Amino acid sequence: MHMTGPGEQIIQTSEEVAEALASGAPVVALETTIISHGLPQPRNLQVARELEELVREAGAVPATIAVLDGVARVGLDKSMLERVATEPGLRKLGFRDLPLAAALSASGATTVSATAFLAARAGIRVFATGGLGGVHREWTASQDESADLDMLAGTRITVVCAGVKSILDVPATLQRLETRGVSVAGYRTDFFPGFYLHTSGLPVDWRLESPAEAAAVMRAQDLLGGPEAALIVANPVPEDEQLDPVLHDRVLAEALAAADREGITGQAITPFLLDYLVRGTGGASLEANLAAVRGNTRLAGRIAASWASPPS
Ligand code: PSU
Ligand code: MN
Repeated sequence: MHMTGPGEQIIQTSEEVAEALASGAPVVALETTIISHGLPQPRNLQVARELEELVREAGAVPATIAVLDGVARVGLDKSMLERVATEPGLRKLGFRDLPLAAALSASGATTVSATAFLAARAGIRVFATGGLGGVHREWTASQDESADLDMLAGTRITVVCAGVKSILDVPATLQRLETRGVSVAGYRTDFFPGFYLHTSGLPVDWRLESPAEAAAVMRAQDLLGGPEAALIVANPVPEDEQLDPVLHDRVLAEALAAADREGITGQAITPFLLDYLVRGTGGASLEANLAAVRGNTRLAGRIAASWASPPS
């Protein structure tokens, strides 16, 4: 078995990303669990490439993150991105899995918790994803709360997302974010987005109108100091691209019942529910998910650009 030796870098930043960071150019981190476990093949590889392109169009450098053969990669080349999208049996790695994957030379896609950690370690401040993990329904019995929340409570990074996944207990998740000191703002909305849906129906206390305002919040975080915590910029999927709410509620109820019946738990539950929704909505949930991720990625690029060139 190959073990990562003391001379080897456990985290490798690509040349392009390292240069961008060194020169203060805008960089956006992208996670890979959505690619490997959240989207069907072969569409997932197209999406992975498209998201990187959207970051570039916004004037920033994409840093897609994954672990390959035990090395955490910040910035993937073409063949690495292909491995993430197509390799059978690729693991899903949360933060706690990183030391195990490194020591055992394993490969895996990174969730929000692992990606946020690796991005911040590399010096990246802005991160785009679809929907955050959070507190699951039935959490009083299962104790299933995504590690995403704890990581964001301790990591100074800005996450642009369409809220938290609607498969979750959204009010409980918002409460946990409040308790743990994570700043949350709606982007041009007074309501917390509902991932596939434009709104979760729950109000959000703060509203940001522009990338410059988001960057100003980030500067204020640094000036205030105190515990490291994230900023969540909650950016809703456009109303005309959302999943039909009636269809959403019906298929989600079926999905939750199926997960219960089949005894799906732990890391498998989120991919199971997302996949059930794609099939149960005839692909409509996939389109809404993609619309959300695209919007988040574009906005993250613009926030990173604003962050990189503060007003003089
Ligand atoms: N956003 C999406 N699809 C996804 C995810 C986010 O649109 O599949 C992934 C993220 O990587 C997130 C993970 O961290 O789902 C949450 O998994 P869990 O509930 O097991 O923590
Ligand atoms: Mn979980």
